[in-house]
Amino acid sequence: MKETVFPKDFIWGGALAANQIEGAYNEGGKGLCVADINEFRNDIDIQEKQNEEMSLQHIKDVMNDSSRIFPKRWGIDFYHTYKSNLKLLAELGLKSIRTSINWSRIFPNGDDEEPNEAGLKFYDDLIDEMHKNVIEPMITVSHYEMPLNLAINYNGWYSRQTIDFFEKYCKVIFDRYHDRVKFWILVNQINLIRYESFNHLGIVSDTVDNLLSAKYQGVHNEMVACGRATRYAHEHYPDMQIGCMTYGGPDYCASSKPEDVLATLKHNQMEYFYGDIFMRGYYPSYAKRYFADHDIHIEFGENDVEDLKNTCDFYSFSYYYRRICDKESYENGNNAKRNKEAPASPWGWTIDPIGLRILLNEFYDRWQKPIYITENGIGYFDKLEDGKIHDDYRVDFYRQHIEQIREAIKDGVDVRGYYAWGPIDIVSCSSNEMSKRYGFIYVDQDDYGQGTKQRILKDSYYWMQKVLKSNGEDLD
Ligand code: BGP
Repeated sequence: MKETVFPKDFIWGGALAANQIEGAYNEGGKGLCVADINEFRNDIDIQEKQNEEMSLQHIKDVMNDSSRIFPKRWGIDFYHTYKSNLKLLAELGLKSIRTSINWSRIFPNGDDEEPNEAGLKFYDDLIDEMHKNVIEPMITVSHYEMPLNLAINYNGWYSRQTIDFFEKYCKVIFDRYHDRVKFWILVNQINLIRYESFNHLGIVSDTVDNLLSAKYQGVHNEMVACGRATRYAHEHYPDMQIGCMTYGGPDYCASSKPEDVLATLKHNQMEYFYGDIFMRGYYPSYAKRYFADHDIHIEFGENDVEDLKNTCDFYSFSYYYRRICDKESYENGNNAKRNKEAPASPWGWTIDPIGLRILLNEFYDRWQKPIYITENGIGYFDKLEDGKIHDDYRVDFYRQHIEQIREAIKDGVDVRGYYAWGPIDIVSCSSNEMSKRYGFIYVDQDDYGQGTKQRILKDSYYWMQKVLKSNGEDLD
């Protein structure tokens, strides 16, 4: 008899993001958010597709050119179809759904005096529908959905005023949903300041002299805002569990050469940087040397040190793959490279399940706090064949990664939950396409928003249903 490893209360979840699913980008009083100007382009190699830095001129060009395509403006129309989609996800056996509240539905311009009641009401209905389906909500407060006005007129997180706007936003949604939402992720992948950095920080690249320094100032301001929000939650709603979230974490060293090992140590320290602050409540000593070596200057407000002391209740991260680091990549902008020693998806995303077990051990050893994997999945060109999708590659991916979580639990790691990214096909974050499909449920819609929009259960849906019924033990 195989030993049972997953705890009875282990949370099997699915993760989504408002800007990639809801659509209705200009309905219900919602303002434009940064994701609404993320463009789909079919003239770029799929391995090079990602949302780049944004200049003021590019924003103006994009806003005035009706020939461009912005798939996140329609998503998968979840705003109007969430009831039937949640039913399918509940029937899959998910115990929890992570999704975000789109900041620009609540504060359309970010600096509005009063919140938008229609936006608050939509999330009332969505959260209530989750509970009706016996699904525990996990809400991401900010998932690359900053009101565009804050980016254009305040330069996003670079401005300390955005700390106040975010704090006000958090207080409004904590007050509104605290009785129905226990789990909160403040910011999606707060360490992602190299890729998706405009979407994350809202900093317009040609309005600052030193973009790298401005990004770290931005993420500092963001972490201060998170500290204030955490303090408010802990003081007013002690049952709420507040989590921080990063994208992956420390990377592998490319060789056993001491100079590569030293470079990887320095690189990985700055991957731990965010968790060290959210889990310990202060800036780690190694950061000072990194900032000095990279011409990064961070201004602290008079109360920032106090605000940062409000640590999170759990650590969470998205896991897709790990990169490799060496002296050369570290000295050329600290940009770790893809690991060619493992297979990869058509988009070049390495498939490395053991890397997940290693990260779980590293994070738990470092902070000894509960851990949630809040994203894991694989994007593929799924093919509709005689009305079915035979996605054995997705079954293999999940089997291997769940096996490694099982090993990590046996290693003694306190991992509490696992969220499959994109349990239903959605618009990709980095490439703004539908073709990069993650779901157990196929959505018949192409990169241009065309199709029957029918939802079709893939082979992996039935396999996952069995896994969830066995609480992760039956992976055959
Ligand atoms: C993470 C984001 C998610 C999700 C995922 C997959 O960065 O938190 O929003 O999209 O990556 O990435 P992509 O959609 O670019 O394939």
